[in-house]
Amino acid sequence: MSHLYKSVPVRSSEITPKQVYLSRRDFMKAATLATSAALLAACAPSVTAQPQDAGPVPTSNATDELGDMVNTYSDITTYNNYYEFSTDKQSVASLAKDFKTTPWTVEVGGLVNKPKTYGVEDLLKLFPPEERIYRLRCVEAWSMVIPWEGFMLSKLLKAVEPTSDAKYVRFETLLDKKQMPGTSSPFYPWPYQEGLRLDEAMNDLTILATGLYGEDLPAQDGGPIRLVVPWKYGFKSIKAIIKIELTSEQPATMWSSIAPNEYGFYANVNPGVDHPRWSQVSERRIGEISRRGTLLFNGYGDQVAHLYDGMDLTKNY
Ligand SMILES: Nc1nc2c(c(=O)[nH]1)N[C@H]1C(S)=C(S)[C@@H](COP(=O)(O)O)O[C@H]1N2
Ligand SMILES: [Mo]
Repeated sequence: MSHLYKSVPVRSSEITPKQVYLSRRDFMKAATLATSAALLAACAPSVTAQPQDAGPVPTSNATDELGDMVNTYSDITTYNNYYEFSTDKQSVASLAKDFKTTPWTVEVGGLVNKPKTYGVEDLLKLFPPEERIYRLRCVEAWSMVIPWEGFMLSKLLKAVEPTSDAKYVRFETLLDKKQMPGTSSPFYPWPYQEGLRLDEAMNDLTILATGLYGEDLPAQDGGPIRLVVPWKYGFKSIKAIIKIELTSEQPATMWSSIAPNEYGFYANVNPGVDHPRWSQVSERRIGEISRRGTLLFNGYGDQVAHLYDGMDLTKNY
């Protein structure tokens, strides 16, 4: 997909391009069924030794617009906040390994003229994804640079035609207790839900992401489809979306219902407003040793500061 990404093998046995590798896996299945010694001999023995989904690991030398390198594929896919699976970031990937991302539909409704339920494959056809390299700043004060693929949420919202009463957009994550072990915890008011003001949702920076590093969005990163709002703390960027609803009232959000004094509706990245339990002045970029200063609006002020003209960002945090 993206010319910026090369598949560089980490092991010599992974040199095979992904398509060839996958067809070889299919071939292996066929070969096993056929139980033909000749066929099996024709397969490279190394293939049989590979773990199920060991494909080439994508790498990239791309940077964000500030010149910072994108994080590695491994950083982005093994250090995840996704409470439906686990509160332990490093356990999410393995717990989400078999999460079923197809078929998948997103219901778009509420205060719109043309409500519609879209299959993800329809969305990809209607709104071909483009690459967006964004910083992600978690409210816990770590950050990454992530090469997403996605499309502007505004395109989808325009297609359903919000009515003049629509002022907010509400998002909801799938709640499937069978697939998501973390959702048996009664502490959290599942399903995960989030919200944006309509003008925030319509901003050009706001995307629905469907890919990462030129590949399908992995389950642990919110696949098959998640929101990315790069100037807000990471918890606004809700994963595995099944429902988008236009509303007249500000929607409830998971984190602001759990701890309204700690997590506001706006949640704009702001080094000038501390979390009640820690400072937001600096952050730990995953992969770096020393901390770096946190930027107002996560460095996207030119594109979004105008949305908050006249608002006191220390009160509306
Ligand atoms: N449904 C859902 N979406 C979620 C979360 C979650 O627990 N559940 N965690 C959020 C938080 S706190 C962050 S920092 C980002 C992390 O995204 P990543 O794991 O792809 O880096 O996802 C956000 N979206
Ligand atoms: Mo986060």
